[in-house]
Amino acid sequence: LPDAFARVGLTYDDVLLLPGETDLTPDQIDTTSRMTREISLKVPLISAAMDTVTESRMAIAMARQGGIGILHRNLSIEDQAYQVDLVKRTQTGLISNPVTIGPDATLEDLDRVCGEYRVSGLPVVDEAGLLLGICTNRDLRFVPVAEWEDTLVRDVMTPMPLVTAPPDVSREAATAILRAHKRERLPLVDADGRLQGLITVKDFVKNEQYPRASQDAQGRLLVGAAIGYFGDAWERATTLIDAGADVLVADTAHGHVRLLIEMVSRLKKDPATRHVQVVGGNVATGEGARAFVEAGADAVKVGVGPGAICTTRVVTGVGAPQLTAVHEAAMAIRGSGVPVIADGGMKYSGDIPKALVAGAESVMMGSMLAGCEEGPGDLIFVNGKHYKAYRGMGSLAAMSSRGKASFSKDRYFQAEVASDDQLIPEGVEGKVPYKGAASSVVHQMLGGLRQAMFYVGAQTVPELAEKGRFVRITQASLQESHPHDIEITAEAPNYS
Ligand code: RVP
Repeated sequence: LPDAFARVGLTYDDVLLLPGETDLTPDQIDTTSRMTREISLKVPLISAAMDTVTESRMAIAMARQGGIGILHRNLSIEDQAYQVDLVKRTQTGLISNPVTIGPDATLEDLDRVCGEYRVSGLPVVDEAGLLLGICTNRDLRFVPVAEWEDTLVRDVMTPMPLVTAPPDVSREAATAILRAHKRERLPLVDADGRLQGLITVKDFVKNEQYPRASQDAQGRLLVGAAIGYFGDAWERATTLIDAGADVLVADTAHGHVRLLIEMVSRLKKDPATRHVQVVGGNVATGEGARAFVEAGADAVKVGVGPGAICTTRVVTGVGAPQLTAVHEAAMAIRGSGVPVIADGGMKYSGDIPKALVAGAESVMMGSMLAGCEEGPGDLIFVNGKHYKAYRGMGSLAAMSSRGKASFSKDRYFQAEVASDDQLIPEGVEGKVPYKGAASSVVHQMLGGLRQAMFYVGAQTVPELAEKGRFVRITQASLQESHPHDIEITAEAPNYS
């Protein structure tokens, strides 16, 4: 017992990184880091699997900026898989399974499908998949909206013959064809005239617009999705894989649990699922991290109780200060090749390099991203200021079965609690300042990380981990770190 009292845990505010000698210029700094065994991110930032943080819009924004989003699972299996699909269809060199429409659909149908997938036109195919034509915004423009309900796609589409290319067309050849014919879309058809894919100018342009984007081998954005261990968890996992998820992230408050570890192990053994990256978590000890590595996990996520909305530590008395937890997990699995993700508790961009020096290779954030335009949280207007709702997945509202499907109960091992008033919440509901586009928020966070690497004298993330040295600080030093003895009169985009 005396030993139990002897340990001290530290967190971000307890330390600073010491500056080191440097002759780098900021443009030489490379923030690429591993998220899992096989996924590297140019920007090692992950948006949390929370219902006020990550749905498809946030996942798209994060992947475009070089990070990744993990779709939350407070959704039915179908809805979560649909979110995966929306991300995978967003930015591609080539869409291998394009959304299409039939010739007998109405213009109203067309408009709805286009809105849903945020596209401006659709290839028209018959039941056998034969390409009949293409129908775009432009075709709609001259039909009065009142007539959309009764007008069929076949009557306004641009019919075949269209400019097409074979399915194995190269990127260069496709670009040349699109340019030569001034077309925005190039349907790919096989020898029998069946639609096999689509290339759009918009996607080609986006590839240039987001040079850091996290992409799979086919040029589609990377996306992750949260899974559980209970009930239909296996069906959820396999449906998400079929929809194209690149990484499945075990999403529970306490990962060091037999059922979940078995789930990870099964996913990594089954020939049908083992190609997908699987993240185990959350843990806060070396033993927890080791258990997932032994189960075959591709990364281990660390964090019990640090979250901005989390009350686990006060409600249960259990948890570990985040920096120590990350460090212990990383030390315990050192040499295994399995990276650690530091999840929760970040308040400022300066916490990111601290996590990376402590042993994480990427970080997951909720509160720092919840205020973004792309987050699903509601916009709230109070006293002349804009906020967005941000709530814990263990909050009463997120766990309660009222309204839409709620799976976050099993995140807190309360799946079997029948009535809401019997729930034991481990999170709260609240609001965070509205911050605008995720791209500018990520820009600030990435900027903070790059500056840190410059101060430490590290060109790469592994070098940062190696060279970074902590100094422990006191409460007085923390006060000194923040602005003091001043009333702030203008808001900075990276400090509040
Ligand atoms: P933060 O970034 O500090 O807002 O923390 C986000 C993390 O908090 C999530 O990724 C998740 O691990 C954890 N979380 C989510 N809900 C709750 C809760 O209700 N206690 N905690």
